[in-house]
Amino acid sequence: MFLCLLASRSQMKGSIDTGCSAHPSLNDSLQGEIQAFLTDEDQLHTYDDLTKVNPVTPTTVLKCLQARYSVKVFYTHAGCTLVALNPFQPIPDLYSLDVMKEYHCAPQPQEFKPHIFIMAEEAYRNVRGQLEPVNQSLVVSGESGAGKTWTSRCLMNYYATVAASSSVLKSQDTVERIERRVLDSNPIMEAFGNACTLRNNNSSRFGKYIQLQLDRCQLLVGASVQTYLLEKTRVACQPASERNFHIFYQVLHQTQKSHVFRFVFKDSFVETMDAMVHLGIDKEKQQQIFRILAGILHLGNVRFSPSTDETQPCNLDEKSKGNRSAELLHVSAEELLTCLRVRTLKAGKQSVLKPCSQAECSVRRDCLAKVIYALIFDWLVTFINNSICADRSTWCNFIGVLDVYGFECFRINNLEQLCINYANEKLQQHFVAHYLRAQQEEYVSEGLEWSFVKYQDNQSCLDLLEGSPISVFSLLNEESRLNRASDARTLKLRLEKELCGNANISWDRFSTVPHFTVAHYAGRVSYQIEGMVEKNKDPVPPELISLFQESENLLLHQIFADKEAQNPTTKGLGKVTVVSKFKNSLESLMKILHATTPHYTRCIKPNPDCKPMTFKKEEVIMQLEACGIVETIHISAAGFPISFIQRYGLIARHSNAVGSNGVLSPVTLLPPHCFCLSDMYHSLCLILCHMFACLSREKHKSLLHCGKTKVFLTQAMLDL
Ligand code: AOV
Ligand code: MG
Repeated sequence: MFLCLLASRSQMKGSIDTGCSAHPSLNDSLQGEIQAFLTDEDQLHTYDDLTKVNPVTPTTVLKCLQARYSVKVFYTHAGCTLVALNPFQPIPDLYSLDVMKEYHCAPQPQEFKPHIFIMAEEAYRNVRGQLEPVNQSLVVSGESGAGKTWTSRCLMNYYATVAASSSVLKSQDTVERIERRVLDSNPIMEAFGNACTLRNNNSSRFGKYIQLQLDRCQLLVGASVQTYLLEKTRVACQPASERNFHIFYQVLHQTQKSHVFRFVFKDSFVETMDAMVHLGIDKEKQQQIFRILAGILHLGNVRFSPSTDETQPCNLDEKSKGNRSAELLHVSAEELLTCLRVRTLKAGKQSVLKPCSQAECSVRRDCLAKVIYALIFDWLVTFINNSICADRSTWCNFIGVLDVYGFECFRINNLEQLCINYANEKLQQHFVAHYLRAQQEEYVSEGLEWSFVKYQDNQSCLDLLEGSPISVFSLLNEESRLNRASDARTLKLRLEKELCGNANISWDRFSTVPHFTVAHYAGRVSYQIEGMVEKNKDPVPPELISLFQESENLLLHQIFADKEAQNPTTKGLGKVTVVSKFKNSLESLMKILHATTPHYTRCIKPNPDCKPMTFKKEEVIMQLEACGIVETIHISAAGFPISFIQRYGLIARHSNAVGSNGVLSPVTLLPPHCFCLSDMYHSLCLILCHMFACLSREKHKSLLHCGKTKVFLTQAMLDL
């Protein structure tokens, strides 16, 4: 079988058995070159590609990664993907300018030690394309705290350096303006969009896809950022032992001279403010923003108590009456406190005022805080884009870096975790479709003999979450669109009734709390239903929108200006829900990813406590299994990482060996004219001769295969 016959570069270099020795057709001569793996555990750390591990099992892969981690080697290839272990401590010189230069200037960076810069450089060189320029995407995945944001920053630093004018390579201080601004978008977005959670002290609470725009000369001329669903509920309440967004602590430190967190936050705030200045957010705008943030904090202290007379609004204590939020948010204090406590119902041309219950008042207060914060965040993203995005005529291609919130499983999970984990399912699906399915299907359609490597497909989980006509999202949306108070039990009964046929959903019969459990690719998560429908509706009281449209804070006035006040009589009807909006934005993202060449980095969190140099086997193995790393290695080890066209298309195109569709016929490979070609084709000739020489040698026959329309090479073939 093909799977047994094919050897990767590593196999040919004498490390291993193929892992398929049960297959009868294992080539004897190849086996002669193979040495048993795992005989010398002292050498395990030297395997820089997990395709060298044999047999490829979660345990052997784990051993190899552990051995490398213990000698402070954090990157390892896994065939077409890169595994990055989080050291949880700064590693001196791992990302220095010199290291960047080394990888960037190397003729074959892949021959250097595995590093995120290999991935970065490969994408950078790929942009030029062999047949035509191709946009690239670097997809960084992994669970919360695994190192995605860190990795994304490294990638951006790399491009801001190597794709900048040549002088930048000489000294890091001379980073040009646009590169500086692109990098400065990070501290701002992290200050406003990251927070300390139980899993990660700097956890991203939003998703981000940044496109680095390159001109014809491959210089970085700009960037654009797309963000995904900020977890705005955090503004109003945080799970136990977690915190609000970083920016609040930064501002607080500044305004209250708090001694708590003195050192930690002072520097961050200076960094945030500097970045704002670089991006063009002037001092006046900054002051407006900080006043609004202070206003949100004061708003959180407004407390309500029930009125003895139900026809009257809730009571406010003295402190709440004198609350400074209205002053900071530049609206009338009286109107604000009224809007928080009284609902205006419209019946035809008549308006009826209805006092809210104590609980409703609190919900309205929190809603207001959340909507103000989310609008500020959106405003910042738009501002950043205006500041860093290049004119469309000046750039040709982009390299996209995707950094979303990692898979989460807390004690209590709600709509936020459902959305976060759904996003991770989508990414996993993209990976499965791209590497595990498409690659194998191509071999089969090309008529190559291929023993299919089974992999875990997460389609059924996605069908459960987003499928039509019935799915968790469709039922949640239906409940959210009904004009009635949401009831967790109703949704639970509907989920049970309509989705009981799907093996990915289950319920703990003994639990008294309405919930459902989803078997995600990365593990099982129980979601609490209470509050889910309301969060999905995400209503904003129209009276409050109207009030803030009149705010004298110019920024508030501006950000609320476009927000249409909902008509309370059609409340909820036809309104786009949170999950619908999120689903649509992820679908657009997937379209972009499909139209680019993806490069996957799998970040692994070696221990749950974020401790430096601590490797917990159980933790790591779960992550390896969840992301299908073993299957990826199998396919990469047995398959053909290189199609002839991908690698040599540029040269082959000039020699007329390739049709306009990029297909290379086996016949055109016959090279009688090779030797009379000019120097330009010299390397092509060498390759062709080399290939045919190999083909003629029985023992190397397995290294090169002619499909129906394409020629495939193994890495080992090139190493011969
Ligand atoms: P995440 O992005 O994957 O989590 P981060 O990138 O924020 O995780 O990494 C968590 C922490 O690990 C960082 O704050 C660093 O302290 C440390 N870290 C990560 N990578 C490295 C590295 N290569 N070298 C040194 N320290 C590192 V989340 O945003 O929670 O999913 O939503
Ligand atoms: Mg992150």
